[in-house]
Amino acid sequence: MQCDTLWTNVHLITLCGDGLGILRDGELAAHEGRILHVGPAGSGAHLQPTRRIDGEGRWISPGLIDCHTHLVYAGNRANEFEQRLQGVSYADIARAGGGIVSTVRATRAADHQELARQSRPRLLAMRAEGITTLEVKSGYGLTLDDERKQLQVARALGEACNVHVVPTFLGAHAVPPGREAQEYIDEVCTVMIPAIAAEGLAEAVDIFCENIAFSTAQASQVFAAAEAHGLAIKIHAEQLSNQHGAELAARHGALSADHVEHLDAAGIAAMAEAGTVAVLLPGAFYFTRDTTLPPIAALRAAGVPLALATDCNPGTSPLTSPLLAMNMGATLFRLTVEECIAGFTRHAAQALGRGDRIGRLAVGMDCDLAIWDIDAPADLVYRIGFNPLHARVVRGQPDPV
Ligand code: DI6
Ligand code: FE
Repeated sequence: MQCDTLWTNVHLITLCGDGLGILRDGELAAHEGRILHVGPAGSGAHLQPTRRIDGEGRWISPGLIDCHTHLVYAGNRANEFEQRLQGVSYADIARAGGGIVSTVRATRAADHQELARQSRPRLLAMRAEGITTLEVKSGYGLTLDDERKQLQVARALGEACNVHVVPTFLGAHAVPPGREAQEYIDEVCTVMIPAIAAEGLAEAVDIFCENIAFSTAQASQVFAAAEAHGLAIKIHAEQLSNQHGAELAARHGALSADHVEHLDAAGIAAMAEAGTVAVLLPGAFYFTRDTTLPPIAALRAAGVPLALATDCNPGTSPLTSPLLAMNMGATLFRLTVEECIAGFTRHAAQALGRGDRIGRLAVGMDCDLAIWDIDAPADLVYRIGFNPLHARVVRGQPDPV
């Protein structure tokens, strides 16, 4: 049987079955962008590959998937970081026009080209560590034109950098300056979501449900609009307090509830019942010096899939390293190595509604791979500030880093 590429002499992290689904001394074949064969050494003898690659004992995982980023934005808030080091509070910074609003101002002022110029280095940093699929949220425009601009730039950057970008509309990220929350949410629901959906600019809708952002009543309104326009649902929930947003989102069949530091038993039960993924964001926990851990043990016991992501954003998680995010998941949240790697592959794919296409090494899945110079999978989580990536493969095509 003819195939495009056969990798031999490799160890596979398949994420199939329980745990990591490790297959040592294996081989993997790709044809027309999909995985054609996965098996032990020699099991592909029936194949006639156009290209045969000796993996020289390297490890292959699914390409890494970052399922929660705000990567496309303009401006820089390092100054706020310095202020906070001098004891200035978030609230004081926000009152002085800083915080999300300062990024909104800079993003609105940037045209497509400038927004892409500022965002591209962040995407390239992610790509350099084995990311093949990445979610990008809007949420720094807060007008239809500027939200559209963010999502268009995200799509264009993905195409230019050979990374699959999954766009999410987060118009309900903050109340724009000079607006009242409810009338703004009404515009999000009756004007923005219909337009974004009609133009095919997003696959899901997200909302920042928090005591400093939007209420669960407003989240219900946004979810109803998303459902009416065929868009999936995600939520930033229980990051700073328990607003019961995750439970509400799960009852709407949300793909994921993200942050969830303050998640309670009812929220966990609703997520378990709905199959909603808990997306854990240790970068924001670390950078904001949070002290409330997500209920990891209870989520684990309830069988809620755990994903990890960088939450790359200028205010609470200026992080563009999936490898560091995995180390934080283990070191700060006490996730296991298996959970950390699954958090950036199989479960991240589920959080993006793509569990049937990416995140596992199985026949028929997209052939998106990360090839690593490591001695064991734990090296991906254990090391800090070291990048062992040898190459990425995107839809079966090697893409040297
Ligand atoms: N939660 C967060 O931590 C970020 N957004 C959100 O919904 C903060 C974004 C920012 O500060 O720019
Ligand atoms: Fe976020």
